[in-house]
Amino acid sequence: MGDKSATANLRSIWRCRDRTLDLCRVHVMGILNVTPDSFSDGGRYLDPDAAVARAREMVESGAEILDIGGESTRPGATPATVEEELRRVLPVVERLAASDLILSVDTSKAAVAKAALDAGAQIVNDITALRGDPDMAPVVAQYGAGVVLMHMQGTPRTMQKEPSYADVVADIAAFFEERRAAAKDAGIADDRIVFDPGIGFGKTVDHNLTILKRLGEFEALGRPLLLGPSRKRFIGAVLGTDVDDRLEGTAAAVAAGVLAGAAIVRVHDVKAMSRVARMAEAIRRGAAAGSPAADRGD
Ligand code: HH2
Repeated sequence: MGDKSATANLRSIWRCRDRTLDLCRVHVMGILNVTPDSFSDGGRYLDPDAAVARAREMVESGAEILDIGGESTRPGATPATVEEELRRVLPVVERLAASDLILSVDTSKAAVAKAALDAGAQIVNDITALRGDPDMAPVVAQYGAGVVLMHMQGTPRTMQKEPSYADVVADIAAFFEERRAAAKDAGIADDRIVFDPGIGFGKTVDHNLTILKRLGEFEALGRPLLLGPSRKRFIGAVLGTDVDDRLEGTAAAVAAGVLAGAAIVRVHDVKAMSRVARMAEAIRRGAAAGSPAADRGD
């Protein structure tokens, strides 16, 4: 029993440069899109002052990691040049790095990742799982950064054109193992890696729902999972709601994800989803750790 939980603890450690995150506890990653065209919040935080204010608000609401992105990945989005992405992302990373926050940069470009790491970021969130830029894996290895390896079938331009799988969960698990081996070859240690099944990236509505239903199967990989269902189209497909009306659907997906073992949830609505995640986590544990009301029964 002691050995088993020691192993579980080790598997839940995520080393991100000089920081060590204990992912035995669920962490909320707040989304900060510094873009003109992101699918739900495009244009709102292009101004660095607005972005920094939003970052502070998310941290006060319970975000422990901030994911800063300068290029929309929504289907059909126009790609940003390196210069444009740097111009959007860097001022925000520089200003936030002065505080004690854990910063992730959502990019597939090695030059953007490197500049953000130089400015003080700890994590590279790469939706291509190190396949988009041959220089990305060496940069992550060199800095000892934490890395999110996300699954995507196709590219943002093509991914929603008839995605197909033999078995969506088994195919994604095989992809994770392949990318883990590639990361290892590049000198990236296993304890730097978190996997993400990539909700909405080359998946039909049913693929996304199946991933959520069977998320627990990824536990066999022995690395923490990140889940990004926030406000996505599959929720609109189930509930018939627009992008600005998907809070409850996101909550259901976050709760299901946490109950099935997700360690990090990437969300826009940080205050509400922090509560949902904490509640789901307490149910998962069957214990309200640290709550003064724990034994009162009220
Ligand atoms: N989803 C989006 C972007 N980056 N990264 C990870 N690891 N997982 C995700 O599910 C994920 C991601 C898309 O959401 P958003 O950032 O809100 O939109 P956009 O790409 O349009 O900026």
